[in-house]
Amino acid sequence: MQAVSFGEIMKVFLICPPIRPKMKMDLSSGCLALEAYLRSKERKVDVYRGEVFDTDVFVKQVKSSRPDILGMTCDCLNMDYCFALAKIVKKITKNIYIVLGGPQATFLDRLILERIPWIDAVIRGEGEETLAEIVDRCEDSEGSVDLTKVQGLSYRNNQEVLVNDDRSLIKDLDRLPLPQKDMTQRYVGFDGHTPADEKLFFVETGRGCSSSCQFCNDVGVWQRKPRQKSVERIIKEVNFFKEHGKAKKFFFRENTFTADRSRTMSFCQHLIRHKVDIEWECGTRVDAVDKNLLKTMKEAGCRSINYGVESLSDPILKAMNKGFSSSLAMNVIRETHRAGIMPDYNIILGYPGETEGTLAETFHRIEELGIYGHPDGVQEFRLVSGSRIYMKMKKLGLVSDDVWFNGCGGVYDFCKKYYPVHFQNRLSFYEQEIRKLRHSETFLHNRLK
Ligand code: B12
Ligand code: SF4
Repeated sequence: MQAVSFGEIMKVFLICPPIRPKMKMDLSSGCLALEAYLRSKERKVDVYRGEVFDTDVFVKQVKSSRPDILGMTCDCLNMDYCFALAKIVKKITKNIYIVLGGPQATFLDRLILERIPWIDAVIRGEGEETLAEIVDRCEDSEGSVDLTKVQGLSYRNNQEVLVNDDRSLIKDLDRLPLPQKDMTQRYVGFDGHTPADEKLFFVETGRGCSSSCQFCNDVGVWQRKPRQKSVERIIKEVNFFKEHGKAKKFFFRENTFTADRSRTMSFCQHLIRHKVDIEWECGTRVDAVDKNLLKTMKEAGCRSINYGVESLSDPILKAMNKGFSSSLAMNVIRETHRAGIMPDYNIILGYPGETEGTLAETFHRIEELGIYGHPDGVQEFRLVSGSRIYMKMKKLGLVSDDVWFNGCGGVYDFCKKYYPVHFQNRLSFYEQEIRKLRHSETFLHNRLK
């Protein structure tokens, strides 16, 4: 590793770039977790500041922060823009080490390093310990840094790309540091319906998922090994944000918040017993809740649950390997509504195997659910690197890794090409119809109740 100044205090600059300039910045739990971790170790770290992303502002901030390491979160949509920003930064400051992390970089580490000369390294999987180790090694070094033993790292050494061993996951998430007080406002995010003046704090309560939905690449970063923070730790975080951020509303960010029923129960009972006055939301699977749990969650202040339903057609649910039926999904959505909690759900349209019949089925069931549920995230299917469906398609020769390097739209165009034009029109038609439905008076009325 040659780019940085060794033996001195290292500065890290972190950013999760949007897909293109002038877009609103998304709250990135990944960058926040890394920032909190490095700061707890008294490392110097800066993050991009601004609500909307602006390349000039970014360049100015990087110039004034003068980091030794620039770290970017890379996903399937922002990858190209990460490359573009890296190129700009390398032009203005040669003495900087540019590292990518996140789900997309984790899967495409070698290809990225072979093809994109301005990216110096990729940190695969969980980033905290690997990034901290690189910083430590640089600070302790007096010339060149030996990175061969840094687990979880892929990097370029002269012209050679080296892929080190994997790093094991942090065993106990309770050991992760709390954020520092001045970071609290960076945890405020948007869920699509909470008014901006009622600040919604996003708190990470666990990582990973044990399910194996075909379209998802959770396995990449989290290796299908779910780990949850304890009730005590979550309460500690809630109290931290209440005290330092005047927080009243929370979104608990975790793939399947209710995966462990007894943790959810004890968490709710704690909130009820101690009269902790907060409102909260979470995301989970429809097969990970039941009537009694929903009742207790409501009593404990839960006001909305986001379910990963994805389709209301059984053949498609089966193809996705979701592991539940459309009738279970519909019953749970209704049950959630009856419990007084607002059910939101995600829908993917055009998953491989989708026909006009399955599309119509999903649409009619959404209509049938009517006021009971809210199809919040409706999207046409998008291939994600590392997902099982992607691997299958690759094996069949239907797609190759080149698709990721053909511009941000590359993979989207690929998915579109997968279907004949008339079918693409049906997809857009249904997408729009669901969006209309979502904004219809009945739906909105239900949400406001
Ligand atoms: C919350 C979430 C969102 C939020 C916020 C995203 C954000 N910027 O944080 C929103 C709703 C905005 C979102 C949007 C999208 N998302 Co999303 N999202 C998630 C979700 C559920 C949780 C992410 C999270 O906060 N995890 C917790 C933190 C701690 O983990 P992390 O971000 O992965 O960070 C760790 C490591 O990855 C690594 N790391 C991350 N960044 C960096 C940077 C550096 C420098 C280093 C060293 C390490 C590092 O270290 C971190 C700490 O250990 C994940 C699934 C999951 N469980 O990961 C999907 C997921 C990340 N999203 C995914 C997708 C596909 C999308 C969208 C493309 C969806 C779409 N079709 O529009 C968009 C793209 C966003 C964009 N660029 O505009 C995919 C990504 C797949 C891929 N290969 O890119 C995932 C994995 C889900 C899936 N389907 O498989 N998403
Ligand atoms: S889609 Fe959700 S439930 Fe399915 S594997 Fe991914 S995170 Fe788990």
